[in-house]
Amino acid sequence: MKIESVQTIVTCPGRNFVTVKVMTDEGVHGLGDATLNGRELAVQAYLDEHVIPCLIGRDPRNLEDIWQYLYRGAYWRRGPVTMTAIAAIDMALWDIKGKLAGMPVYQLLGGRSRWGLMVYGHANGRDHAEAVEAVQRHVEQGYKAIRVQSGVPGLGKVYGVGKGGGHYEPAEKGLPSEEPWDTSLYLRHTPELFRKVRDAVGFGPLLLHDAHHRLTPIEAARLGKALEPFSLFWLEDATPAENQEAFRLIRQHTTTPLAVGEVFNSVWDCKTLISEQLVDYIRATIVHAGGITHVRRIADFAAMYQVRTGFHGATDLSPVCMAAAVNFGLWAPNFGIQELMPHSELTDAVFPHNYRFEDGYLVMDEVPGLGVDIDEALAAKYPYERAYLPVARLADGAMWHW
Ligand code: CS2
Ligand code: MG
Repeated sequence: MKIESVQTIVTCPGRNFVTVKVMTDEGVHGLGDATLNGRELAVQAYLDEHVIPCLIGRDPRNLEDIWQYLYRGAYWRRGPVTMTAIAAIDMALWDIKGKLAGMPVYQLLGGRSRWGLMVYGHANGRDHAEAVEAVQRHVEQGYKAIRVQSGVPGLGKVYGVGKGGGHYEPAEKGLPSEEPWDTSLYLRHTPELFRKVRDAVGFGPLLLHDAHHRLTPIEAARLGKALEPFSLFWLEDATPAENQEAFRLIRQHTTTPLAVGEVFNSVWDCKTLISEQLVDYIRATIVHAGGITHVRRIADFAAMYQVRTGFHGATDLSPVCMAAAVNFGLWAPNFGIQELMPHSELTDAVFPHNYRFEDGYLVMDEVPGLGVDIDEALAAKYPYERAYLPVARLADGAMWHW
């Protein structure tokens, strides 16, 4: 069996996605998500110019050898563009292998460890009242776990808050927008947000919050401590994690569980965080961390230290990645929780898929491969539109972490 062709399909049904389609000489195809929000065409070029020529003629069943070839053979290892490109090919090869076996990928990984994946939804509001209402709506919709983000009095736009208080899509067409940031305002108002939410919904729902890399370690420790009375499921991206040891300081001061890793692209980004149990959930996800083959290694390493998975699942991860994540989560013995930002109806039409939301969980049937496809004719109707994630600046104009 041979890889006959590999296409990169860029489509923009409301936001940009890059998809890899691997075709074999026996008519079986596989899909992989290659979307890197704000840098989509860099991944497409890496695939088209440097990866795909090396794949034609190879046996698609040898996915481990192909992974090693693409990782070691690049010489310039790791990084988000390289590991997203490898991830896309890897997802497609797992999809093909499942179709050949007539099994879902979760069966190939080791079968079901659970019947469904608990997810967390995104409740956000321009102010605390709107955020509380959004949490209440999510409870009514059946979510057991809810991420809560709100505007900060004194700040205009803030990460995680949709324009109308609803759906939040950070990437914007045109050049990067500039958002103001003020940590002291954020630290002053965030504990109050969670007091109001707990007063409104009690301690039943699991609550999560994303600090989105904006705090210094001691500020993160302060926030974690201040949030302890509200019993969060996790505080995410409390501080930028290039310096993994920084989390030692946070850990010394608070028992609020910590999650990190959506920007990670290999196990080396989280080796210390996991081996020193500096975090409780690892968020590295299949599309940006080298695919199922590498994320399985991260998950197994994490399991040795009682660290669970909490995969990234924002709308800039396509339904192809989400289908792979559902297969992975059905198997992974140390699955923790799965982020779910529902895609638009148009995106779901471009990427028909089998996974579905049921009463706070993602479930899927026994379908071969990943359980997702792409409607290429519909995808072609929505050409790429350059879009960027915002940047953040402090009051004095200095760049900050967005
Ligand atoms: C966020 C994302 O979902 C999350 O936890 O951090 O919204 C993130 O900002 C985007 O995925 C970036 O592309
Ligand atoms: Mg996040």
